[in-house]
Amino acid sequence: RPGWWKESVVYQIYPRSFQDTNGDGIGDLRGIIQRLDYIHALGADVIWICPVYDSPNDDNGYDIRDYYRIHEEFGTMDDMRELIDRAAAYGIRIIMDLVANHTSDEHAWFVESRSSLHNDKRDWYIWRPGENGQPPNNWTSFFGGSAWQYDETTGEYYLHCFSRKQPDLNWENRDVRHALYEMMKWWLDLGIAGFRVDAITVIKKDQSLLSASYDANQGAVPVASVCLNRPGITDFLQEMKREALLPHNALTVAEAPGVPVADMEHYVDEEHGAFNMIFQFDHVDLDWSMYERATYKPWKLSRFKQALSSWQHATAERSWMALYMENHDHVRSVSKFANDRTYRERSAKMLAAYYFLMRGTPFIYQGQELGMTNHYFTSITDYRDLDSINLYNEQIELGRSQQELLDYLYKRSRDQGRMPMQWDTTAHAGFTSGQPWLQTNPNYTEINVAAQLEDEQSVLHFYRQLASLRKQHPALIYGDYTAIHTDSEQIGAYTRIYKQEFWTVWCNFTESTISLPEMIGCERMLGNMDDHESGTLRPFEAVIYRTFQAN
Ligand code: ISL
Ligand code: CA
Repeated sequence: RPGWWKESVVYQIYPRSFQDTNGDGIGDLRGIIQRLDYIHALGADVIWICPVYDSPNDDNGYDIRDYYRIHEEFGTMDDMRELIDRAAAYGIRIIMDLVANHTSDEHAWFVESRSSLHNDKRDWYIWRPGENGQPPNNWTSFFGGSAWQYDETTGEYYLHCFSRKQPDLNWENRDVRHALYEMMKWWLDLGIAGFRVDAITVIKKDQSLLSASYDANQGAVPVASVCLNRPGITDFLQEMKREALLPHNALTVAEAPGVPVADMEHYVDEEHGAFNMIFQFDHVDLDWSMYERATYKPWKLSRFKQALSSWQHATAERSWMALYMENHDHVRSVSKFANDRTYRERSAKMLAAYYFLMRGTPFIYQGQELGMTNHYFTSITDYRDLDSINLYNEQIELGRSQQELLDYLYKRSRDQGRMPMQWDTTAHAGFTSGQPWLQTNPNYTEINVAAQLEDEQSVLHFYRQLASLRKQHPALIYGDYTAIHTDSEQIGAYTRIYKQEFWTVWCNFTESTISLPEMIGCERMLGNMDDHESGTLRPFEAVIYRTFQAN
């Protein structure tokens, strides 16, 4: 059925941290198979799995050494096939992460490419000579430092927008593109439903910018300022859609940093857009700046709502959004946007209600459905993420204090969202019988799946209720979205209107009690407090009403 994914709920798995079954401290495919029942009961019918391909793990699998192999620490291709089949038995489809902007430097293509100036695959990556012992230009990578790496074999530099071990593919080269399309088709043939398309807005390198030369007087030029969503990218995206994705009816959700609302239609127009949905970054990066590294920016509720609503309004007619509050690149949403101390459960549910019922397909990131939180790491040695470690070292070098950097990483590090899934109260939260690759949040004794399954009032149950409410009411899927109380720094609220149905979602983002308009003639459909009183919203309360309007 065309558009089936509009009615879906997607569960995102970071496989390394989900469920280990062989005691090596690393989650694996068998662990996912074991937990399909859990995911099904939550109400999800699509699973997005972060990369499980063969990789030297410089960036936990986002540096792919072989697209056609499963990394042995995750299992085998047979496990993958079994996972696809067993998931299908639950009516669950699998989408894989598609990393097409770069490979590992250990990928056979790159090994060849770096071997000589005249190798067939030289042009598969982006090579430039240096200038007087300096890199070709001033670009700096997402993960800090120059975006260029000198390579001794040929005396040239290669471009890497991410880590040194993630050389960027040269999409200008037709053979590169077609090799990638072959790979996509191969996976779709295996039976996956589609892809979450990694860092796709980075693939087009502006050739004139690329040839700007190194200037010692010019400061850093973050690749985020020059390599995202460049003119000409749509030709690549359209070709990929036509050649690889459309013929297989692939479901596609693109990670789209750097795409302004105004360019939305190139990405997600129902007919002409390159993808079915995108992840926009506006609401999650309110507290981040590409220029002032390791500097936390306080965010305001009005801007947070504006970030989400502008996409809601822009996609209202002919497009669809991926809705999310967390993923493996971000901290825990209850810690960031709500209150993970006194009101953890209530505010996690409030945030859930707020985003889940917008117009789009909701994504739940593993552990979000429990209200998992950040945890303060007291030493940089507790971190595993290369981005966090690079940032820390770079800033220490610049004279910043350990304390302020650890404070920053507590609020922004990707590892905050990567701690092991909290299953039960046994050692390491039931994630592993060995030593987890990244420490377990000590609050697992209190926050875990086993406890929440027993508790009707749990965050987990609330997510289940949201998923089933949405499934029962097309208004919550297809209804028109309109933000209300947009300037409020306390209330997040909107309406969904569909045929005669008129829904209102009210959320209190503060610790104070707020008065609401009386909702006369409205039925309360769900809320995060049992004893809701019309006309007030207590701290972090959320309530969802429906009424019918005459035509
Ligand atoms: O653009 C950004 C911020 O606005 C960056 O966060 C960047 O787009 C993002 O980090 C891309 O993330 C994806 O690709 C990376 C990988 O490390 C991430 O885990 C993945 O989600 C490189 O493959
Ligand atoms: Ca394992």
